[in-house]
Amino acid sequence: PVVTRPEAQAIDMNTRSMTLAERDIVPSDQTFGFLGLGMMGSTIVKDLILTGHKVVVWNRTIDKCTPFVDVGAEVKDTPMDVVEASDVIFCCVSDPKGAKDLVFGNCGVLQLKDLRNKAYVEMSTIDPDTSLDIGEGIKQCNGRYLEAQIHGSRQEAADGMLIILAGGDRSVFEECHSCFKTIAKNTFFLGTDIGNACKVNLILQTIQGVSLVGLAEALALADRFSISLNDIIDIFDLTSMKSPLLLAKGKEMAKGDFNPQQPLSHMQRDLRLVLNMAENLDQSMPVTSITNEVFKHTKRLGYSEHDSSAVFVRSRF
Ligand code: NA7
Repeated sequence: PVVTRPEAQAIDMNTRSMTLAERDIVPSDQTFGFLGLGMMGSTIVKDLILTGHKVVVWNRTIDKCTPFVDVGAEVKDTPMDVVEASDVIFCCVSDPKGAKDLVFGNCGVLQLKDLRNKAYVEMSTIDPDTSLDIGEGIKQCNGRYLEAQIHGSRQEAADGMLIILAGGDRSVFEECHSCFKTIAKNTFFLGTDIGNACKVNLILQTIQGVSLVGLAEALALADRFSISLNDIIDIFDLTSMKSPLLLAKGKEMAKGDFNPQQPLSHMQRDLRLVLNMAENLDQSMPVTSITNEVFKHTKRLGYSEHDSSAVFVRSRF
């Protein structure tokens, strides 16, 4: 199976959603660094620029930075250079390993040694231990740290409808106010303890993952009986079980349209992080374990970069 991902291209600045326009955002006059221009990162940066924020960017595949130059962002060669040029630095990459590489690696954030007057905000989905390690590294260099986990799909990011779950340094949280207001419908500060926001995000992902596998199996059974999936979804819509997510995913499964709103590889990564957390607590999570196996198998079938609703394909075998 092939999933087409858009190449770096000119940024359409006319896609700002009404919800964003209505938010009456007064941009902070600080300079914001941004590491990671994947699907989420590029959408967020576009909106930050639209709402008048000064942004400096870096991405591992440097080509993805080019379109942002035309719309006013400054591009730097390394993460370290971005930190040097910014007051607050956001990071939004695939996984805990990538997030750690950018902080501790060659040309990474900590190469700067002195992070006085700098704030680092981790938006990549990570586990609490990784967040603690990153926070410790930043603090040892006199920087301030906030974990700001983003909950929502790529479409919700495009609509400025994410939910931000933040924890750590309260002053950084306040300084990010105009950025968070730009990209999110709700923003929560979950306390100064680092790791809490990561835990809440992963708990929400557990509910999502388990629900999707249940939905996929039920629809696969309907398919075996040759019952119309659209009929099932229409009836489901009238029940108290319905939710916007399950309705949307059910429709995608019925259509076989797995355009990645939330890539399957990200869902499986999250379940793996959840199970590691549970392991450390001796917390039994049998249903989540099986859910993880189901997503892992679907990855092996070649659906890693498709939407997590592609789990339906495996259920139909
Ligand atoms: P994408 O579109 O898959 O983009 C992933 C980004 O992460 C992309 O910019 C990658 O750079 C970057 N990346 C991945 N690994 C590394 C390492 N090791 N070093 C540097 N950069 C890296 O994901 P999304 O934008 O949808 O999601 C990003 C996060 O937001 C994720 O944690 C979600 O859960 C929330 P590349 O362009 O491949 O060079």
